[in-house]
Amino acid sequence: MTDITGATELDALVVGAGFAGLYQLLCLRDRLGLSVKALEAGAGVGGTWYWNRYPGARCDSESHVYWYTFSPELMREWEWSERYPGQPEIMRYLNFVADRFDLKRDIQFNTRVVAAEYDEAANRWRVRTEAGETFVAKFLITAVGCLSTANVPKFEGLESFAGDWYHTGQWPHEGVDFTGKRVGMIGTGSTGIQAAPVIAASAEHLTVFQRTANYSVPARNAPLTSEFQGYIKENAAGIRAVTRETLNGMGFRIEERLAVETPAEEREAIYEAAWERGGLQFRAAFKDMMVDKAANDTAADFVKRKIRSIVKDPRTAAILSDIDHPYAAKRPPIDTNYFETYNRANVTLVDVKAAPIQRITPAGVCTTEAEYPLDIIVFATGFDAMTGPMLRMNIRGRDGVALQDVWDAGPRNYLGLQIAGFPNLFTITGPGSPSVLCNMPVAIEQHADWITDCIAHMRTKGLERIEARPEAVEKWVAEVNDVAGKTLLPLATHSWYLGANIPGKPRVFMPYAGGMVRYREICQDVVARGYEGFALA
Ligand code: N01
Repeated sequence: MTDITGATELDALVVGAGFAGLYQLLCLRDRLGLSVKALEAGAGVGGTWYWNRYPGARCDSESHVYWYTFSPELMREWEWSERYPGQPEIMRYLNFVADRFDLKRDIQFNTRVVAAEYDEAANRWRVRTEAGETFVAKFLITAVGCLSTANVPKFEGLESFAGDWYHTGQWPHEGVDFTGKRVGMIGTGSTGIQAAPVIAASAEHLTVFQRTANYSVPARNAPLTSEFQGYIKENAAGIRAVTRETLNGMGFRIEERLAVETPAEEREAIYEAAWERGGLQFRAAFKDMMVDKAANDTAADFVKRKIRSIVKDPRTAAILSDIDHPYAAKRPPIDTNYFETYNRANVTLVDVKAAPIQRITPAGVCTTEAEYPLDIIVFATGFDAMTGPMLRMNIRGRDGVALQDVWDAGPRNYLGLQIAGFPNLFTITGPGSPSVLCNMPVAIEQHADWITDCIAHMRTKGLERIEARPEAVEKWVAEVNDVAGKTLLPLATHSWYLGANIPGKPRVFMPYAGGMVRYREICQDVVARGYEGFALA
């Protein structure tokens, strides 16, 4: 339906068609029967996975927990092939889901939202797209992901570079052929650590520019056996239950034992076994690892020794293991032959903390010490995380107040779900929610279900408007800060969790670090107390 201005009128508009947008669309359309559409900037579903097609792109959550769990039939119908799903397989999965539930007919692709304004008199959101279309909806739900705004550092001279350059989060669909090329890669976060071994396998030479040394644990990826595939099918409900009982929405539990109370020899054997098993589970070896620096030091020391034992050149090993933050205080990468890659004759590590990058020249990358001639530069330099995807939509709430101004000193909201002054706007996995500290599909399902139940409640009660109360926002922002302060996470002062990777961005710890279990309870309690902290009318 269109209004007199020609704008399409809807009950709800969802922005994004990744994991979050697809499920939110399904909930609102098929469970509540609303008129709803999803707008998606990409030409297909997938969200973050649609854009992140870089070599080696693979999920760090294990496949049997990296999926939707709302439908037992869906869980029976889909079969993962590897321990960790690669980007192409995740894309196949999300397309399978979208087709199975006939979602694509309500998704408008190639449509980027450039403005969203709340019209108080009409109690409607007016949303404008890059192509100039307007949508009007009572509810606006952002499902824009946490890591979808690529960060290309503003290096002087980039435009003069004679070769080709790419950001990993905006990778060309046709791929990039590295054969016979001198490739430079800037960044050694989860992405760079996944990409380096794959690039090195075909490039003539790979030069990795490392600013902050990083931990990594082997992923130990492998094809799933048919026994394990059968186990997943038979135990899907049990696996789902575990992801709802664990701190990070993962399929493994954190051990109860304390590193600081475990004898050194026994502790070493536990770390060794965890290293062999591989994956993010390494972090779960001891209960005190993320809250007690002395405990964390034992894990950090173990990984640093592993790096030095793998990397043959002592100088390279020293640069890679000179890590200045606690283990997993930044998002811990997992890898396939990352440190081993530095033993290849065609790979060089450059320490750009010691000699920073000064500029990009037509020939390559120039540090304070040397110029490195390159044919291709890969920016594995991360994202304007969590707030970036929200702020670039130019959202204005009541009285035309811009979200940019409200979040000038950092994100402020209630439960990561709603912002005071922005009625009927919901943010799936927004800052202030567990989001990136949780296995994402678990966090997404919880948020989409909560939002769906909330809108259903409003319809039952004949309510038109919901908005976070300023005092609830105040308290929640303090709670998010407080909870983070009880962990070691803020000790990594250069982390994107804090916004520290973007020059000028306010330093505020953004995700809720109290764990998914506690967060879920808080959200349920809020509802049980009549949507405490929200104004409903
Ligand atoms: O980005 P990052 P990412 N000069 O921000 C460096 C998720 N993910 O794309 O640490 C030189 O972690 C920067 O250096 P420093 C996951 O949540 C998930 O790797 O700022 N270097 C750092 O080394 C992850 O955490 C999967 O000093 C510069 C790197 O670039 C998140 O995505 C897989 C620089 C950026 O690391 C982001 O990871 C992959 C500069 N000017 C990623 N600017 C899954 O499994 C930045 N750097 C789902």
